Amino acid sequence: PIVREDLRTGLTAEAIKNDILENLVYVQARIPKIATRNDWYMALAYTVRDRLLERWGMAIESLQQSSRAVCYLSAEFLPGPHLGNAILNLGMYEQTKEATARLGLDLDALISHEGEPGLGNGELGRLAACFLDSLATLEIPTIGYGIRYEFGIFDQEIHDGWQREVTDKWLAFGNPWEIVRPEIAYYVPLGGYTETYYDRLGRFRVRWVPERVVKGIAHDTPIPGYHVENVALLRLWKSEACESFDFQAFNEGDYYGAVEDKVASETISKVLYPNDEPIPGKELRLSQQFFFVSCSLQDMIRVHRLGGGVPATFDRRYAVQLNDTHPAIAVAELMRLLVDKQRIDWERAWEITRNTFSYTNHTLLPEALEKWPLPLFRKVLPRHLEIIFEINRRFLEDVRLTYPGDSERLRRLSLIEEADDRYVRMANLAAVGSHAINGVAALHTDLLKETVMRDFYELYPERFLNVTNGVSPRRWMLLCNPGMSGLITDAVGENWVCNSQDSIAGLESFADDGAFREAWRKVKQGNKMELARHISERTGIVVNPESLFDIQVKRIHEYKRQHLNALHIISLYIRLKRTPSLDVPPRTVIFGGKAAPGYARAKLIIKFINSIADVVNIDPDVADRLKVVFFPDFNVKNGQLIYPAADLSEQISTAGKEASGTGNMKFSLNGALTIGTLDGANVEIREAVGPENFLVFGLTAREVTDLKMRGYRPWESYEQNEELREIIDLVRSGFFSRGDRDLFEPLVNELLSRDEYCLLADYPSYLEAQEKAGKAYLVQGQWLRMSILNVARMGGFSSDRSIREYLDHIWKVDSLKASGSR
Ligand code: 26M
Repeated sequence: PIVREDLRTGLTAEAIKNDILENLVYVQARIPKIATRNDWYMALAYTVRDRLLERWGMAIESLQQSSRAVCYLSAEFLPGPHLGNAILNLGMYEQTKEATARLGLDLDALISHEGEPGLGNGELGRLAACFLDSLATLEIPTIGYGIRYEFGIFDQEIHDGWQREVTDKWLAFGNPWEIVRPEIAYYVPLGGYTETYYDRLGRFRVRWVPERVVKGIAHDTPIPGYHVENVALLRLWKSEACESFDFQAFNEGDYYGAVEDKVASETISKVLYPNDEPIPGKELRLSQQFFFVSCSLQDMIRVHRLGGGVPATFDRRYAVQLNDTHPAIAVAELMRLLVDKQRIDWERAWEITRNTFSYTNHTLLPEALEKWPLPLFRKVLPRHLEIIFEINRRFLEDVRLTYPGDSERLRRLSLIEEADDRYVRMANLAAVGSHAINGVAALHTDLLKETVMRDFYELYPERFLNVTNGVSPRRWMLLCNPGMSGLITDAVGENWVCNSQDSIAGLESFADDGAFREAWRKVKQGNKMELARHISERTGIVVNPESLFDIQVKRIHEYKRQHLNALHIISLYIRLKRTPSLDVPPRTVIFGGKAAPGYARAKLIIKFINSIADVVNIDPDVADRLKVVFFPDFNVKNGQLIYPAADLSEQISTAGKEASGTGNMKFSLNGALTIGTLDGANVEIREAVGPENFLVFGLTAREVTDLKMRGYRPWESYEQNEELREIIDLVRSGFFSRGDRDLFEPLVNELLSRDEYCLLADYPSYLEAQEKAGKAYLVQGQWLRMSILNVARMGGFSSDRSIREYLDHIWKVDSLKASGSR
């Protein structure tokens, strides 16, 4: 008998089955006979959501009751497909499998049916999603605030070897995971001017008279923790016009003019900007940033007030993290809300603001540091510019006292860059308005203190700390690699899923166990066969699952050096052609990643890889020994397929350029060995897994700096290294471009003349490390041992560890658990 009360909460196969049928009919409006796979997917998604919403109510309550909550402000979130993750975290996989089977459905097929919300560019957005997963799991009251882009990151197609961008229609079939909250909405002013006046008490005040006002509407998605009741709240803002119509214009007969305002307002949350493109001139981007920050802060104030709080205790209720400088305008906006709206005096408001915010830096690339031309800033946010000037005036006054006469330093620290044109420096604003500033890996934090934030470090050394990134072992092991996870659980018990560091270390003693190694090999083999199947489906390329899977997946960027990997392929190709008896394992080199639409050089690198693939893959001389694959549309979903299938992980950025990397962690946690430079978190990964289980090469960050100081002459490498000369000449001859000598000229020319990212300097040691990798792979038992040891020693790279560090050292927030593990 169906217990109706259990319909939306029950966890038996029968209850789940009944809820699926109910949702199919009453939410999706379909009957089983004519239901498509999407209909069934939606019905199942609603069924899982029902179970999430039960926890939702509790989470909201604890948010209101908790002493302090974490608010993670991020312009990007990349949560990946929700269904499989939610089923896993709710602990309902087996019953759901049974329930769907009773309906004649294949659960895994329904899970893979789901697309993903691509509301981010790459690792910054994915990190935010891993952090929400960990915060929920650690039972911390959490809200992730961001933008509900109608169009996320574009889908990538490859045509004739070139990237083509296709708009991302993630909302086309509806989104069963979000709950629209029309009643949770805020007005966001934009443009206009400011004026001064005296209030009733005769106090001098400033009023912002905006040119227009848009409305932000909350769209909520519950993010479940693993095997706990808690969920984190992901609250994304969609912009709309304040009223659907401008009635005045309408009455005057200007129907189209009236609709125009609606269109302009909705534009704000329309599309995600790709990074790797300079965007100082984009007014819309600044509006987006302010839009989501203002809605979020207003929301925090409202919730705080609901709980009986007053503005003066805001900082005790919230720890607000700024994910890079994209939300840095929050510093000025909170000041505006406290001073102009809540009438708190400046000094007190400033104290609250600094206690509230902390700032994470994610890149040292100078071209990526956000700054806004002053005229543009004034046009969009006239009041905030005044507030920033006032923050700056008081700040520089202090600096002057600390460093009398040091006007150069003053110029560098100023929130305003005064060159030919004037700019607002968002990193400086974030640094001044925060009590803590962190980098995302030990090396990155050191370099941050020495380079881009040096003056701030000297001024406020106590504000700086490192929190090395981590990834969720739920999505990036348990969910994506069930085979390996099963072996780990058999070996060390299931605690590792939440407490990786201590538990998973127990795996070490299995590294020399022959039977365990064999089981490990079989799992990896299975994962590789699965990936091979998808490769042939999507690219037509047939790869040998016995070959060494050598994989580089990440955004395409010169500093990440996908083209260095490509040069190695050419070397290997030539060596194999010349010496058929060469004692190397068969290799499949796999690439994946999107290039920013306006980054021509990155797009050319994609073409370069595909052109090499076209030649190599049909050459019978190297058949079965070398294959090259560009896997299109790398995203979270494809990542879940790719990481578990890797033998070798390419982490080959120019030392000093990759802030952390998190893909490096995902690979190693799935049993791949890393070939990498001493960059970002690679340094810490190598220390953790042991240098003997990590293939290091290349210049160190310091050596790169020194080389450039001395004057780097890349053409000398070309002249001195015969093999390098041969491969570069081959590219130049048009060998990979059907005789076209011009196609890759921009790439080659850069390498020979400037080589900003030092590919040629690192080339010999990279080749050597690759040879070593090949040799090691031939000794299967040893390779398996290294693979097992990698996983056993990587427990510290769980995002749970990162979050505990943020909690203890920055946020000072406690778990809801009465007797927590903290
Ligand atoms: C912008 C304009 C022009 C050129 C480049 C940029 C740009 C480059 C990188 C803008 C932003 C960039 O970084 C954002 C980001 O995603 N950083 C990544 O953050 C991850 C999470 O901390 C780290 O793991 C990655 O190493 C870091 O690249």
